[in-house]
Amino acid sequence: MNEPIVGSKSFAAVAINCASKAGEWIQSKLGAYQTLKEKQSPHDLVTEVDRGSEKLIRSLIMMNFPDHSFLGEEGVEPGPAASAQALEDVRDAEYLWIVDPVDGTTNFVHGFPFFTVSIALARRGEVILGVVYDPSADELFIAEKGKGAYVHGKRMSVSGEETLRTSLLATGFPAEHREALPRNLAQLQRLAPQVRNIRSGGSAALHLAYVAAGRLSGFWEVGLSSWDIAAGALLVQEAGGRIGDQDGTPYHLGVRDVLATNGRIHGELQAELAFLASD
Ligand code: 2AM
Ligand code: CA
Ligand code: CA
Ligand code: CA
Repeated sequence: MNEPIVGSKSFAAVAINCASKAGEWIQSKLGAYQTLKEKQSPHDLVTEVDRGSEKLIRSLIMMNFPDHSFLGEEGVEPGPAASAQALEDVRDAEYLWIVDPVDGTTNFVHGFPFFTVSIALARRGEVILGVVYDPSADELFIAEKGKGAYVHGKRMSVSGEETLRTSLLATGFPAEHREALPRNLAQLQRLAPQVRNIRSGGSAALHLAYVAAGRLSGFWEVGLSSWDIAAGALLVQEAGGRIGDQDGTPYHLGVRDVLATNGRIHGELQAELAFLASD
């Protein structure tokens, strides 16, 4: 049976309210004094704004839906093992909110306007709602399962490029993952001459929203966590694109090495990435 309209509307309303309140607050803190901490290395930063944003979102969600589960980046110890375990602990929950309170903390700290609030709701492991809010541009991207993807009320669809040659791609540098960085750089070196160009904005969630909006033809990155991808994954799917693991597995909450495209270039790009991985 379908979800009652009222129920799903109120999920979206709460997610939008959380994302815009948190986003507005984050934006007000831009350039203000931040207590900056390195989590595990100079590449992995956290500020009081990450923690404050998560607290705000969490309390609004729990107030509205006290029996729902919640997974947020700042409630989890740093490192891939801890984030995988934290997901395993809750992944089959009836309703699970998956939240990245600031995606692109490095950008936020440097005043580079490419960071977002990312909020997803999964029902028994399947993402049914995704909101990505970019406060710098005041753009709110939203998708509900089966209902399409929208930016500020306008329906989004992925871009039309059929080949890598005409594609604009984005990636993220795995500065943290020492063994992954050489692979990522080799991928860049191989792909750069074959595509129109490559960008690296520093927010996985916003890159995914841009794939959904048709502003990027594709995006790949390694070593991400569920909260970086969940909301953006539904945006891409509902905008007619394709998302999954770089090995070809369709998207699920545990995907870390992500590949998202307009669908048309997926096979070609996946083959390039796979070829490199097996070098
Ligand atoms: P963050 O800003 O929420 O930490 C940039 O390439 C992307 O990688 C961002 O989405 C960023 O999310 C994420 N990221 C940053 N540091 C990371 C780390 N140590 N491990 C995994 N992902 C990270
Ligand atoms: Ca982080
Ligand atoms: Ca993130
Ligand atoms: Ca974050």
